[in-house]
Amino acid sequence: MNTTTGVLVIGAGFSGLGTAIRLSQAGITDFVICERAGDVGGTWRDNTYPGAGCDVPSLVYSYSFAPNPNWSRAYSGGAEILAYIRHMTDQFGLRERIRFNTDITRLVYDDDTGTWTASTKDGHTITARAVVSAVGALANASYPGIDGLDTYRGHTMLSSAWDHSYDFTGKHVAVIGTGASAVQIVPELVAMAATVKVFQRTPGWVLPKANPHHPSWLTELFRRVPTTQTALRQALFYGHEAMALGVVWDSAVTTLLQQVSRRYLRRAVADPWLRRRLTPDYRMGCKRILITSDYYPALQAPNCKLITWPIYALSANGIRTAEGIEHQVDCVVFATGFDVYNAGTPFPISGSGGRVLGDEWLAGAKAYKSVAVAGYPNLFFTLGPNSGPGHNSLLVYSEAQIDYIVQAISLIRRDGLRSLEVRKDVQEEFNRDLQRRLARTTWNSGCSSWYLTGDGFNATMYPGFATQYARGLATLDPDDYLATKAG
Ligand code: N01
Repeated sequence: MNTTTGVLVIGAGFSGLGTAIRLSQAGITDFVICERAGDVGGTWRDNTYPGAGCDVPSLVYSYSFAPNPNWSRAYSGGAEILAYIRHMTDQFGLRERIRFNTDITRLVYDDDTGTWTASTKDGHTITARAVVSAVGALANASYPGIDGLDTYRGHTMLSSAWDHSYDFTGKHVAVIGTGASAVQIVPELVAMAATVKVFQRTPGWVLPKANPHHPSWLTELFRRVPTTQTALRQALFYGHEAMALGVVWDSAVTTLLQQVSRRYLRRAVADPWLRRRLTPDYRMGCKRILITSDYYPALQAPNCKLITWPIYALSANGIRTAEGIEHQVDCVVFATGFDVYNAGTPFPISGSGGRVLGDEWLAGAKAYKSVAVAGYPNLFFTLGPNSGPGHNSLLVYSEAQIDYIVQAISLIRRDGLRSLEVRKDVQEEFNRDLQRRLARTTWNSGCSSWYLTGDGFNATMYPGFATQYARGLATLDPDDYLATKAG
Protein backbone atom coordinates (compact mmCIF):
# COMPACT_ATOMS: atom_id res chain seq x y z
CA MET A 1 0.00 0.00 0.00
CA ASN A 2 1.29 3.47 -0.83
CA THR A 3 0.38 6.64 1.04
CA THR A 4 1.08 10.13 -0.23
CA THR A 5 1.53 13.04 2.16
CA GLY A 6 3.03 16.50 2.25
CA VAL A 7 5.56 15.89 5.00
CA LEU A 8 6.80 12.63 6.48
CA VAL A 9 8.16 12.93 10.00
CA ILE A 10 10.18 9.92 11.12
CA GLY A 11 10.13 9.35 14.86
CA ALA A 12 7.72 10.29 17.65
CA GLY A 13 10.25 11.29 20.27
CA PHE A 14 10.77 14.85 21.47
CA SER A 15 11.99 16.17 18.11
CA GLY A 16 9.44 14.41 15.88
CA LEU A 17 6.53 15.53 18.03
CA GLY A 18 7.95 19.05 18.32
CA THR A 19 8.23 19.19 14.51
CA ALA A 20 4.60 18.10 14.14
CA ILE A 21 3.43 20.73 16.62
CA ARG A 22 5.31 23.57 14.93
CA LEU A 23 4.22 22.41 11.44
CA SER A 24 0.59 22.48 12.62
CA GLN A 25 1.04 25.91 14.17
CA ALA A 26 2.44 27.14 10.82
CA GLY A 27 -0.70 25.85 9.10
CA ILE A 28 0.98 22.77 7.57
CA THR A 29 -1.30 19.91 8.46
CA ASP A 30 -0.75 17.29 5.75
CA PHE A 31 1.92 15.31 7.55
CA VAL A 32 2.31 11.77 8.76
CA ILE A 33 4.49 10.70 11.69
CA CYS A 34 5.97 7.21 11.52
CA GLU A 35 7.19 5.64 14.75
CA ARG A 36 8.86 2.24 14.85
CA ALA A 37 7.69 1.51 18.42
CA GLY A 38 4.19 1.27 19.85
CA ASP A 39 4.33 4.49 21.88
CA VAL A 40 5.71 8.02 21.77
CA GLY A 41 8.70 9.15 23.81
CA GLY A 42 11.85 7.97 22.04
CA THR A 43 14.75 7.66 24.43
CA TRP A 44 12.47 8.42 27.42
CA ARG A 45 10.21 5.53 26.44
CA ASP A 46 13.16 3.16 26.09
CA ASN A 47 15.35 4.17 29.02
CA THR A 48 13.31 2.97 31.96
CA TYR A 49 16.22 1.72 34.07
CA PRO A 50 15.85 2.40 37.79
CA GLY A 51 17.01 5.91 38.59
CA ALA A 52 16.55 7.18 35.00
CA GLY A 53 16.26 10.94 35.03
CA CYS A 54 17.50 14.08 33.43
CA ASP A 55 20.65 15.93 34.41
CA VAL A 56 19.29 19.17 32.93
CA PRO A 57 16.55 21.05 34.85
CA SER A 58 13.06 20.32 33.51
CA LEU A 59 12.16 23.97 33.13
CA VAL A 60 14.77 24.12 30.32
CA TYR A 61 14.54 20.45 29.32
CA SER A 62 11.06 21.01 27.84
CA TYR A 63 9.72 22.94 24.88
CA SER A 64 9.04 26.65 25.24
CA PHE A 65 5.89 26.11 23.16
CA ALA A 66 4.64 23.40 25.54
CA PRO A 67 5.36 24.73 29.03
CA ASN A 68 4.55 22.49 31.96
CA PRO A 69 3.92 24.25 35.29
CA ASN A 70 3.58 20.92 37.08
CA TRP A 71 7.17 19.62 37.20
CA SER A 72 7.50 18.02 40.62
CA ARG A 73 11.16 18.91 41.11
CA ALA A 74 14.13 20.65 39.55
CA TYR A 75 15.45 17.59 37.69
CA SER A 76 12.61 15.26 36.77
CA GLY A 77 12.73 11.50 36.63
CA GLY A 78 12.27 9.60 33.39
CA ALA A 79 8.65 8.63 34.11
CA GLU A 80 7.65 12.27 34.60
CA ILE A 81 9.39 13.32 31.38
CA LEU A 82 7.64 10.53 29.49
CA ALA A 83 4.31 11.64 30.98
CA TYR A 84 5.07 15.19 29.74
CA ILE A 85 5.77 13.86 26.22
CA ARG A 86 2.55 11.81 26.24
CA HIS A 87 0.57 14.79 27.51
CA MET A 88 2.06 16.99 24.78
CA THR A 89 1.06 14.38 22.19
CA ASP A 90 -2.58 14.50 23.33
CA GLN A 91 -2.67 18.23 24.02
CA PHE A 92 -1.74 18.93 20.39
CA GLY A 93 -3.91 16.14 18.98
CA LEU A 94 -1.00 14.22 17.50
CA ARG A 95 -1.79 10.67 18.52
CA GLU A 96 -4.07 9.99 15.55
CA ARG A 97 -1.42 11.41 13.22
CA ILE A 98 1.12 8.79 14.27
CA ARG A 99 1.55 5.44 12.58
CA PHE A 100 2.92 3.31 15.37
CA ASN A 101 4.94 0.12 14.79
CA THR A 102 6.03 1.53 11.44
CA ASP A 103 9.73 1.05 10.96
CA ILE A 104 11.22 3.01 8.06
CA THR A 105 13.87 0.90 6.36
CA ARG A 106 14.85 3.02 3.35
CA LEU A 107 14.44 6.51 1.86
CA VAL A 108 14.79 7.13 -1.87
CA TYR A 109 14.61 10.49 -3.64
CA ASP A 110 13.08 10.86 -7.10
CA ASP A 111 14.71 13.72 -9.03
CA ASP A 112 11.89 13.88 -11.57
CA THR A 113 9.10 14.42 -9.09
CA GLY A 114 11.08 15.98 -6.23
CA THR A 115 9.59 13.54 -3.77
CA TRP A 116 10.91 11.03 -1.29
CA THR A 117 9.60 7.50 -0.98
CA ALA A 118 10.02 5.76 2.33
CA SER A 119 9.75 1.99 2.59
CA THR A 120 8.52 0.40 5.78
CA LYS A 121 9.53 -2.92 7.26
CA ASP A 122 6.07 -4.36 6.64
CA GLY A 123 6.23 -3.61 2.92
CA HIS A 124 4.34 -0.30 2.64
CA THR A 125 5.59 2.90 1.04
CA ILE A 126 4.99 6.54 1.88
CA THR A 127 5.69 9.27 -0.65
CA ALA A 128 6.21 12.82 0.57
CA ARG A 129 7.47 16.13 -0.79
CA ALA A 130 9.51 16.71 2.36
CA VAL A 131 10.92 14.40 5.01
CA VAL A 132 12.03 15.24 8.53
CA SER A 133 14.24 12.59 10.09
CA ALA A 134 13.76 12.84 13.85
CA VAL A 135 15.16 9.45 14.78
CA GLY A 136 17.32 10.68 17.68
CA ALA A 137 21.04 10.27 18.19
CA LEU A 138 20.78 7.75 21.02
CA ALA A 139 18.08 5.45 19.72
CA ASN A 140 20.02 2.21 19.42
CA ALA A 141 22.09 0.46 22.03
CA SER A 142 23.99 -2.73 21.51
CA TYR A 143 26.27 -4.99 23.50
CA PRO A 144 29.89 -3.87 23.32
CA GLY A 145 32.55 -5.95 21.62
CA ILE A 146 33.76 -7.79 24.72
CA ASP A 147 35.18 -11.29 24.21
CA GLY A 148 33.14 -14.19 25.54
CA LEU A 149 29.83 -12.32 25.51
CA ASP A 150 28.01 -15.37 24.18
CA THR A 151 29.62 -17.75 26.65
CA TYR A 152 28.20 -15.97 29.73
CA ARG A 153 25.32 -18.05 31.16
CA GLY A 154 23.90 -15.52 33.62
CA HIS A 155 21.37 -12.77 32.97
CA THR A 156 22.31 -9.72 30.88
CA MET A 157 20.58 -6.46 30.17
CA LEU A 158 21.24 -3.17 28.46
CA SER A 159 20.62 0.07 30.32
CA SER A 160 18.31 1.20 27.52
CA ALA A 161 16.32 -2.07 27.38
CA TRP A 162 15.76 -2.74 31.05
CA ASP A 163 14.32 -6.11 32.00
CA HIS A 164 11.78 -5.17 34.66
CA SER A 165 10.83 -8.80 35.19
CA TYR A 166 14.26 -9.57 36.67
CA ASP A 167 14.32 -9.54 40.47
CA PHE A 168 17.65 -8.20 41.76
CA THR A 169 16.93 -9.15 45.37
CA GLY A 170 19.79 -11.23 46.73
CA LYS A 171 21.63 -11.19 43.39
CA HIS A 172 25.28 -10.51 42.66
CA VAL A 173 25.40 -7.94 39.89
CA ALA A 174 28.05 -6.38 37.66
CA VAL A 175 27.61 -3.01 35.97
CA ILE A 176 29.91 -2.32 33.02
CA GLY A 177 30.38 1.38 32.28
CA THR A 178 30.47 4.53 34.39
CA GLY A 179 28.82 7.10 32.10
CA ALA A 180 25.67 9.20 32.61
CA SER A 181 23.40 6.11 32.62
CA ALA A 182 25.54 4.02 34.97
CA VAL A 183 25.81 6.70 37.65
CA GLN A 184 22.01 6.76 37.83
CA ILE A 185 21.65 2.96 37.84
CA VAL A 186 24.34 2.04 40.38
CA PRO A 187 22.73 3.73 43.45
CA GLU A 188 19.43 1.97 42.70
CA LEU A 189 21.07 -1.43 42.26
CA VAL A 190 23.11 -1.03 45.43
CA ALA A 191 19.80 -0.59 47.29
CA MET A 192 18.29 -3.71 45.67
CA ALA A 193 20.98 -6.32 45.04
CA ALA A 194 23.18 -8.37 47.38
CA THR A 195 26.40 -7.06 45.81
CA VAL A 196 27.24 -4.71 42.97
CA LYS A 197 30.58 -4.59 41.18
CA VAL A 198 31.09 -1.52 39.01
CA PHE A 199 33.55 -2.00 36.14
CA GLN A 200 35.12 1.33 35.30
CA ARG A 201 37.29 1.91 32.24
CA THR A 202 37.57 5.69 32.55
CA PRO A 203 36.40 7.79 35.50
CA GLY A 204 34.15 10.76 34.81
CA TRP A 205 34.21 14.25 36.28
CA VAL A 206 31.36 14.46 38.78
CA LEU A 207 29.49 17.52 40.00
CA PRO A 208 26.90 17.24 42.79
CA LYS A 209 23.24 17.64 41.95
CA ALA A 210 20.80 19.43 44.26
CA ASN A 211 17.33 18.32 43.24
CA PRO A 212 14.74 20.18 45.30
CA HIS A 213 11.02 19.52 44.98
CA HIS A 214 8.99 22.36 43.52
CA PRO A 215 6.88 23.64 46.41
CA SER A 216 3.14 23.86 45.72
CA TRP A 217 3.21 27.68 45.82
CA LEU A 218 5.74 27.69 42.94
CA THR A 219 3.59 25.38 40.84
CA GLU A 220 0.59 27.59 41.61
CA LEU A 221 2.59 30.69 40.64
CA PHE A 222 3.63 29.07 37.33
CA ARG A 223 -0.04 28.23 36.64
CA ARG A 224 -1.38 31.67 37.48
CA VAL A 225 1.46 33.80 36.12
CA PRO A 226 3.12 31.83 33.29
CA THR A 227 5.67 34.61 32.73
CA THR A 228 7.30 33.65 36.05
CA GLN A 229 8.00 30.19 34.65
CA THR A 230 9.38 31.73 31.46
CA ALA A 231 11.61 34.01 33.53
CA LEU A 232 12.98 31.13 35.61
CA ARG A 233 13.52 29.07 32.46
CA GLN A 234 15.51 31.95 30.98
CA ALA A 235 17.57 32.32 34.16
CA LEU A 236 18.39 28.60 34.13
CA PHE A 237 19.17 28.74 30.43
CA TYR A 238 21.68 31.57 30.86
CA GLY A 239 23.16 29.89 33.94
CA HIS A 240 23.87 26.86 31.76
CA GLU A 241 25.16 29.09 28.97
CA ALA A 242 27.82 30.38 31.34
CA MET A 243 28.96 26.77 31.88
CA ALA A 244 29.99 26.66 28.20
CA LEU A 245 33.01 28.78 29.14
CA GLY A 246 34.37 25.83 31.09
CA VAL A 247 32.80 22.88 29.30
CA VAL A 248 33.11 23.72 25.62
CA TRP A 249 36.52 25.39 25.80
CA ASP A 250 39.49 24.56 27.97
CA SER A 251 39.82 27.71 30.04
CA ALA A 252 40.32 29.06 33.54
CA VAL A 253 36.65 28.20 34.13
CA THR A 254 37.45 24.56 33.31
CA THR A 255 40.17 24.61 35.96
CA LEU A 256 37.74 26.17 38.42
CA LEU A 257 35.08 23.53 37.68
CA GLN A 258 37.69 20.80 38.08
CA GLN A 259 38.55 22.23 41.50
CA VAL A 260 34.87 22.16 42.49
CA SER A 261 34.63 18.55 41.30
CA ARG A 262 37.87 17.52 43.12
CA ARG A 263 36.69 19.20 46.31
CA TYR A 264 33.39 17.33 46.05
CA LEU A 265 35.27 14.07 45.51
CA ARG A 266 37.43 14.76 48.59
CA ARG A 267 34.36 15.53 50.68
CA ALA A 268 32.31 12.58 49.39
CA VAL A 269 34.94 9.83 49.28
CA ALA A 270 37.00 9.14 52.37
CA ASP A 271 39.37 6.47 51.03
CA PRO A 272 42.38 7.97 49.18
CA TRP A 273 42.81 4.79 47.08
CA LEU A 274 39.25 5.03 45.83
CA ARG A 275 39.64 8.77 45.27
CA ARG A 276 42.68 8.18 43.06
CA ARG A 277 40.73 5.69 40.96
CA LEU A 278 37.86 8.13 40.60
CA THR A 279 40.07 11.02 39.50
CA PRO A 280 40.01 11.65 35.75
CA ASP A 281 43.25 12.30 33.88
CA TYR A 282 41.69 14.40 31.11
CA ARG A 283 40.21 17.88 31.04
CA MET A 284 36.70 18.32 32.32
CA GLY A 285 34.07 18.57 29.58
CA CYS A 286 35.98 16.26 27.22
CA LYS A 287 33.50 13.52 28.13
CA ARG A 288 30.03 14.31 29.41
CA ILE A 289 30.13 15.67 32.97
CA LEU A 290 28.30 13.45 35.44
CA ILE A 291 25.78 15.34 37.57
CA THR A 292 24.94 13.24 40.61
CA SER A 293 25.05 13.29 44.39
CA ASP A 294 24.11 9.62 44.71
CA TYR A 295 26.93 7.89 42.88
CA TYR A 296 29.89 8.34 45.23
CA PRO A 297 27.89 7.34 48.34
CA ALA A 298 26.64 4.23 46.49
CA LEU A 299 30.19 3.22 45.48
CA GLN A 300 31.17 3.27 49.15
CA ALA A 301 28.24 1.15 50.33
CA PRO A 302 29.41 -2.09 51.97
CA ASN A 303 27.86 -4.18 49.17
CA CYS A 304 29.46 -2.19 46.32
CA LYS A 305 32.93 -2.40 44.83
CA LEU A 306 34.65 -0.43 42.10
CA ILE A 307 36.74 -2.58 39.76
CA THR A 308 39.27 -0.73 37.67
CA TRP A 309 41.22 -3.63 36.17
CA PRO A 310 40.46 -3.82 32.44
CA ILE A 311 37.90 -6.43 31.44
CA TYR A 312 39.59 -9.31 29.66
CA ALA A 313 36.50 -11.35 28.74
CA LEU A 314 33.16 -12.61 29.90
CA SER A 315 33.26 -16.21 31.11
CA ALA A 316 30.43 -18.66 31.71
CA ASN A 317 29.97 -17.37 35.27
CA GLY A 318 30.99 -13.76 35.17
CA ILE A 319 33.68 -11.32 34.14
CA ARG A 320 37.43 -11.99 33.92
CA THR A 321 39.67 -9.01 34.44
CA ALA A 322 43.19 -8.55 33.11
CA GLU A 323 44.93 -9.55 36.35
CA GLY A 324 43.31 -13.00 36.11
CA ILE A 325 40.43 -12.77 38.59
CA GLU A 326 37.00 -14.08 37.69
CA HIS A 327 34.18 -12.02 39.19
CA GLN A 328 31.23 -14.40 39.40
CA VAL A 329 27.88 -12.64 39.06
CA ASP A 330 24.23 -13.52 38.46
CA CYS A 331 23.61 -10.58 36.16
CA VAL A 332 25.66 -8.21 34.01
CA VAL A 333 24.18 -4.77 33.29
CA PHE A 334 25.67 -3.11 30.23
CA ALA A 335 25.61 0.66 30.68
CA THR A 336 28.01 0.91 27.79
CA GLY A 337 26.31 3.54 25.65
CA PHE A 338 24.73 3.69 22.24
CA ASP A 339 25.46 3.12 18.57
CA VAL A 340 25.73 6.76 17.60
CA TYR A 341 25.21 7.72 13.95
CA ASN A 342 28.24 9.94 13.73
CA ALA A 343 29.47 7.95 10.75
CA GLY A 344 26.54 6.56 8.79
CA THR A 345 22.75 6.79 8.68
CA PRO A 346 20.05 4.95 10.64
CA PHE A 347 18.68 3.44 7.41
CA PRO A 348 19.82 3.65 3.77
CA ILE A 349 19.14 7.10 2.30
CA SER A 350 19.49 7.48 -1.45
CA GLY A 351 19.45 11.08 -2.64
CA SER A 352 19.68 13.04 -5.86
CA GLY A 353 21.24 11.02 -8.72
CA GLY A 354 21.24 7.88 -6.54
CA ARG A 355 23.99 9.10 -4.19
CA VAL A 356 24.06 7.25 -0.88
CA LEU A 357 24.28 9.30 2.30
CA GLY A 358 25.75 6.42 4.31
CA ASP A 359 28.74 6.38 1.93
CA GLU A 360 29.21 10.14 2.12
CA TRP A 361 29.06 10.04 5.92
CA LEU A 362 31.38 7.06 6.31
CA ALA A 363 34.24 9.22 7.57
CA GLY A 364 31.89 11.32 9.70
CA ALA A 365 28.50 12.95 9.23
CA LYS A 366 28.39 16.50 7.84
CA ALA A 367 25.45 18.78 7.22
CA TYR A 368 24.56 22.43 6.94
CA LYS A 369 23.56 23.79 10.36
CA SER A 370 23.02 20.10 11.27
CA VAL A 371 19.72 20.21 9.39
CA ALA A 372 20.22 19.95 5.60
CA VAL A 373 22.66 18.06 3.35
CA ALA A 374 23.73 18.94 -0.20
CA GLY A 375 22.49 16.32 -2.66
CA TYR A 376 19.48 15.45 -0.50
CA PRO A 377 16.79 17.99 -1.34
CA ASN A 378 13.67 18.42 0.82
CA LEU A 379 15.21 16.24 3.53
CA PHE A 380 15.83 17.69 6.97
CA PHE A 381 17.35 16.35 10.16
CA THR A 382 16.68 17.12 13.77
CA LEU A 383 19.58 16.44 16.15
CA GLY A 384 21.67 15.95 13.03
CA PRO A 385 25.46 16.37 12.74
CA ASN A 386 27.12 18.76 15.22
CA SER A 387 23.97 19.70 17.07
CA GLY A 388 24.90 18.45 20.52
CA PRO A 389 25.52 20.63 23.55
CA GLY A 390 27.76 19.68 26.45
CA HIS A 391 26.46 22.40 28.73
CA ASN A 392 22.81 23.20 28.02
CA SER A 393 19.45 21.66 27.19
CA LEU A 394 19.33 19.62 23.99
CA LEU A 395 15.74 20.76 23.54
CA VAL A 396 16.84 24.36 22.95
CA TYR A 397 18.87 23.08 20.00
CA SER A 398 16.01 20.86 18.85
CA GLU A 399 13.58 23.78 18.99
CA ALA A 400 15.88 25.94 16.86
CA GLN A 401 16.21 23.13 14.29
CA ILE A 402 12.48 22.54 14.17
CA ASP A 403 11.65 26.19 13.54
CA TYR A 404 14.31 26.36 10.81
CA ILE A 405 12.88 23.23 9.17
CA VAL A 406 9.36 24.65 9.33
CA GLN A 407 10.68 27.76 7.52
CA ALA A 408 12.19 25.52 4.81
CA ILE A 409 9.00 23.50 4.34
CA SER A 410 6.91 26.69 4.34
CA LEU A 411 9.18 28.07 1.59
CA ILE A 412 8.74 24.90 -0.50
CA ARG A 413 4.99 25.19 -0.21
CA ARG A 414 4.69 28.97 -0.61
CA ASP A 415 6.80 29.03 -3.79
CA GLY A 416 5.47 25.71 -5.12
CA LEU A 417 9.01 24.29 -5.23
CA ARG A 418 9.86 20.86 -6.51
CA SER A 419 13.08 20.88 -4.54
CA LEU A 420 15.00 22.92 -2.01
CA GLU A 421 18.59 21.84 -1.61
CA VAL A 422 21.40 23.41 0.38
CA ARG A 423 24.32 24.58 -1.80
CA LYS A 424 27.36 22.34 -1.61
CA ASP A 425 29.77 25.27 -1.35
CA VAL A 426 27.76 26.79 1.50
CA GLN A 427 27.75 23.46 3.35
CA GLU A 428 31.48 22.97 2.83
CA GLU A 429 32.37 26.46 4.06
CA PHE A 430 30.10 25.94 7.08
CA ASN A 431 31.86 22.68 7.96
CA ARG A 432 35.36 24.08 7.42
CA ASP A 433 34.57 26.78 9.94
CA LEU A 434 32.87 24.31 12.31
CA GLN A 435 35.81 21.91 12.36
CA ARG A 436 38.25 24.79 12.81
CA ARG A 437 36.30 25.87 15.87
CA LEU A 438 35.90 22.30 17.14
CA ALA A 439 39.68 21.85 17.13
CA ARG A 440 39.81 24.38 19.95
CA THR A 441 37.20 22.65 22.14
CA THR A 442 37.72 20.29 25.07
CA TRP A 443 35.86 17.50 23.22
CA ASN A 444 38.76 17.35 20.76
CA SER A 445 41.41 17.61 23.48
CA GLY A 446 42.46 13.96 23.52
CA CYS A 447 40.05 11.77 25.49
CA SER A 448 37.88 9.15 23.79
CA SER A 449 34.11 9.58 23.83
CA TRP A 450 31.01 8.84 21.79
CA TYR A 451 31.27 12.40 20.50
CA LEU A 452 34.09 11.35 18.16
CA THR A 453 34.38 8.74 15.42
CA GLY A 454 37.13 6.12 15.69
CA ASP A 455 39.32 8.49 13.69
CA GLY A 456 38.72 11.36 16.08
CA PHE A 457 36.33 13.30 13.82
CA ASN A 458 33.75 15.27 15.78
CA ALA A 459 30.39 14.87 14.07
CA THR A 460 28.22 15.36 17.13
CA MET A 461 28.92 18.56 19.05
CA TYR A 462 28.35 22.24 18.33
CA PRO A 463 31.39 24.36 19.30
CA GLY A 464 29.70 27.32 20.88
CA PHE A 465 26.90 28.70 22.99
CA ALA A 466 23.30 27.54 22.55
CA THR A 467 22.40 31.19 21.95
CA GLN A 468 24.86 31.30 19.06
CA TYR A 469 23.51 28.04 17.63
CA ALA A 470 19.89 29.22 17.84
CA ARG A 471 20.79 32.58 16.31
CA GLY A 472 22.42 30.78 13.39
CA LEU A 473 19.19 28.95 12.67
CA ALA A 474 16.75 31.77 13.40
CA THR A 475 16.31 32.84 9.78
CA LEU A 476 16.62 30.63 6.74
CA ASP A 477 18.53 32.48 4.03
CA PRO A 478 17.15 31.38 0.63
CA ASP A 479 20.54 32.27 -0.92
CA ASP A 480 22.03 29.27 0.91
CA TYR A 481 19.77 26.98 -1.13
CA LEU A 482 19.12 25.92 -4.70
CA ALA A 483 15.40 26.05 -5.41
CA THR A 484 13.73 24.31 -8.36
CA LYS A 485 10.21 25.17 -9.35
CA ALA A 486 7.69 22.41 -9.89
CA GLY A 487 6.33 21.62 -13.34
O1 N01 B 1 26.87 5.91 27.69
P1 N01 B 1 28.38 6.49 27.61
P2 N01 B 1 25.69 6.33 28.66
N1 N01 B 1 34.43 -2.17 28.28
O2 N01 B 1 28.83 6.18 26.23
C1 N01 B 1 31.99 2.20 29.14
C2 N01 B 1 22.87 10.61 27.44
N2 N01 B 1 22.31 10.41 28.77
O3 N01 B 1 24.52 5.49 28.29
O4 N01 B 1 34.47 6.06 29.12
C3 N01 B 1 34.35 -1.42 29.40
O5 N01 B 1 28.46 7.89 28.08
C4 N01 B 1 32.55 3.55 28.80
O6 N01 B 1 33.90 3.63 29.18
P3 N01 B 1 34.87 4.76 28.50
C5 N01 B 1 24.07 11.53 27.55
O7 N01 B 1 24.14 12.32 26.41
C6 N01 B 1 21.69 11.48 29.29
O8 N01 B 1 26.09 6.39 30.04
O9 N01 B 1 34.57 4.71 27.01
N3 N01 B 1 33.66 -0.30 29.48
C7 N01 B 1 31.62 4.45 29.62
O10 N01 B 1 32.00 4.48 30.95
C8 N01 B 1 25.20 10.56 27.61
O11 N01 B 1 26.43 11.11 27.23
C9 N01 B 1 21.16 11.38 30.53
O12 N01 B 1 36.24 4.33 28.83
C10 N01 B 1 33.02 0.12 28.37
C11 N01 B 1 30.28 3.73 29.49
O13 N01 B 1 30.57 2.36 29.19
C12 N01 B 1 24.69 9.49 26.66
O14 N01 B 1 23.31 9.38 26.95
C13 N01 B 1 21.26 10.21 31.26
C14 N01 B 1 33.06 -0.61 27.16
C15 N01 B 1 29.43 4.28 28.39
O15 N01 B 1 29.14 5.60 28.67
C16 N01 B 1 25.32 8.13 26.82
O16 N01 B 1 25.41 7.81 28.21
C17 N01 B 1 21.88 9.12 30.70
C18 N01 B 1 33.81 -1.80 27.15
N4 N01 B 1 33.92 -2.54 26.03
C19 N01 B 1 22.40 9.23 29.43
N5 N01 B 1 32.33 0.05 26.24
C20 N01 B 1 20.49 12.59 31.07
O17 N01 B 1 20.46 12.76 32.26
C21 N01 B 1 31.86 1.15 26.85
N6 N01 B 1 32.28 1.19 28.13
C22 N01 B 1 19.91 13.57 30.12
